[in-house]
Order: sequence, then C-alpha cells, then structure tokens
Amino acid sequence: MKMLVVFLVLFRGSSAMAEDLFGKVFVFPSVSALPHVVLTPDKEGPFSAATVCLRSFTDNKGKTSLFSVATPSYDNAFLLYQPVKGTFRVHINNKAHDFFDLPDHPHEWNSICWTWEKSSGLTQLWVNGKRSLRVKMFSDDILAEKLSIIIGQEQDTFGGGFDEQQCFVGELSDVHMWDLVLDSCEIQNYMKMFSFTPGNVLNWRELTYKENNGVLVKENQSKDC
Ligand SMILES: *[C@@H]1O[C@H](CO)[C@@H](O)[C@H](O)[C@H]1NC(C)=O
Ligand SMILES: [Ca+2]
Repeated sequence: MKMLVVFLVLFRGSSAMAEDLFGKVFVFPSVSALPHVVLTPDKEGPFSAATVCLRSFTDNKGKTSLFSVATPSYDNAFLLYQPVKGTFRVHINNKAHDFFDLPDHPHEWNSICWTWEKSSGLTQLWVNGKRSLRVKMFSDDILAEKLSIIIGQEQDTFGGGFDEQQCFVGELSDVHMWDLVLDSCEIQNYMKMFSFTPGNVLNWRELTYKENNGVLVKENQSKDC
C-alpha cells in the first residue's frame, strides 16, 4: 500500500509539467483506435459557461472526433464531432445538435470555436470566421464531475471506449478552453491569429498533456522560409 502511494505521488509529479506549445502541432498519423492525447484541465467544473477553440488540419473524409470530454456519468459530456464531411455535431451531456454548411476546408488549417452558456442555454459554433445559428441545448451546470479530456479519439467510456471509425487523423493545434463565453471580437481575434486571452481551463501556451500511442509533437509547417 505504501509503495502504491509513493508510486502515485511520483507519477502525478512527473505528469504535471506544463509546456508552451506555441508554433507546435499534435500529429495524429494513423487510422487507429490508439493514438490520443490526454489534456489535464487547470480548473475543474461545474461550469456555467464554456468555450473551446482549436485549429485542425485534416482531409476530413467522414466521422471525426475533434474534442471529447467525458465524465463518469456522460461519455459525451462535452463533445465536438463531425459525423460526415461538412457537418459539425455538438454534444452536451449526451444531447446532440448538428450544424450544417459551415466552411471548413480539407488540407488547410481550420479555426473552430464552440461556445455554450447556462443562463440562456444557447450554444454556437464558429468556423473560419463564420458563425452558426445560436440554438438552445441545455440549461444546467455542465461538467460537474471529474473530467476526462481527450483529443484524437472519441470516448464511449470515461477515458476509453475508442473506435477507429471515429478517430482524428491529421493535425490539431492551439487548443484552448475557457469557463466563459468569448465575445465575438475575441473569437475573431483567435480565428485571425491575432492575440487573445489564453484559456483558463486549457491553455496551449501552458498545457499539461500526455501523448499516447504514436501521437507526435511537431513544428507547424510554415509557408515562410
Ligand atoms: C501554420 O503555418 C501556416 C503557414 O504559415 C499558417 O497559415 C497556419 O495558420 C499555421 N497553423 C497553426 C496552427 O499555427
Ligand atoms: Ca461517445
């Protein structure tokens, strides 16, 4: 028992190193139910609002998980997913809504932000500067339990239950999460790569993460040489 406690302390100690990933990307190089990155939030719920922003580069053929948060009660507690090319599906506590015809492009960097607030229940998606409708989805606190935040795979159980058919293949970068709704100017700043206030739940410039099973951390491939 004592050994186990020592081991857990050591393990937590070594995994708690935050890193500045500015200019870097996670490369998910294979169609497989294995590669994924576990992100450790700087702040626990419950949350009465949330925004997630990220950039993705993929050929986007079909089912793709972009951002998966599970809790012990809900596998799709806060999930951004693409069921088919051109459609974004947001899930909150296992309820879902589809947004159609937002302009994401294959083989290019796409900037995506998703907001939700309890007071109105409204949720909204932004893709490359275009906004979706605002629709009502849920109106209670969310993420009230322990969080498992994973990119690269879609969770069907807490921290697992991955399906190769729903994996992300490509590159993800600039992942941020806030416990508030970013206003539209700040979202546009994020989309145009201007400066913005980094996430207070997840911050790409100070990220605690663990990459697993073949995920690579690489420099973004810039056009300017
Ligand atoms: C990567 O670099 C390209 C070319 O400079 C740029 O357009 C793109 O926004 C960058 N992507 C990220 C995630 O930084
Ligand atoms: Ca799921």
